[in-house]
Amino acid sequence: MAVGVFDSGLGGLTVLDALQKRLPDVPFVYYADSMNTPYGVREPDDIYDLTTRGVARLFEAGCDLVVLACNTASAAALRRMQESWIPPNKRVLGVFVPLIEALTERQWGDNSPPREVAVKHVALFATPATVSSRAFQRELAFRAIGVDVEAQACGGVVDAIEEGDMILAEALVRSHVDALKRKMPSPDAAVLGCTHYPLMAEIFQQALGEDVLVFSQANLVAESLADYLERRPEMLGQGTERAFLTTGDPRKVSDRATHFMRRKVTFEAA
Ligand code: DGN
Repeated sequence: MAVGVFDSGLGGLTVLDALQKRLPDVPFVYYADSMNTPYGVREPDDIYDLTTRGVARLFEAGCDLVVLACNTASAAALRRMQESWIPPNKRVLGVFVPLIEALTERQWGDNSPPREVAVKHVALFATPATVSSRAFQRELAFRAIGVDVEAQACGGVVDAIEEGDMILAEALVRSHVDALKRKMPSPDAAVLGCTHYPLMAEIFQQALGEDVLVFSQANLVAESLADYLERRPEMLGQGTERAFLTTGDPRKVSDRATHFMRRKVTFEAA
């Protein structure tokens, strides 16, 4: 009954943590494509190929349901996978829909008409690939949700966090928030559209001001998954093993993950 969690690297561990807290009895298999991270600067076809390879590995591990914790993969690959690649008995869910549901108070698979949204001006902070995909705006348009979105590509933040240089990460976040504010002076809400940004949530909040509602993904994804599994318990699949798989060197990735999460995490080869 394992559920797969796909990420380009270690950032998705923030999502996994929230999933494990919300669903302590569900075993998760985490896949980190550490050899090919970061995805944020890659071409869409490349991201699609790498994402399908990782998701296929999670299907093989007994997961019928896979969550793409990575925004860049959700943006560049999810729709295309859903259209032509995913077998009928499997499901792959991304991280944009729970965010959009939080804006509109709807849930995965709920086809009710869109309700009035409280926020009108939304700032999106994400990697360059996610921003240029316009996937978030496309999903909003698909659901006929009329909010004004201004996106800011936050170059360098993922690398600074991965390298543990939080002083540089903070300076970069502040300069990206300033750049966003030059385009949209008074956003009502901000979406942290990258797995790594929850670690900088306080800095985003400070730089944006306390009146701005900051949506961080991990908890929203956990709530959506819990709700989805309640309605579709058969999607829990056959696997029972909890595991951490990586395409990188398992020892090095385990060390970095342990440092990143401040608890012991042991990866094995994917
Ligand atoms: N996991 C990616 C995301 O959420 O966009 C960030 C890391 C990356 O591959 N750039």
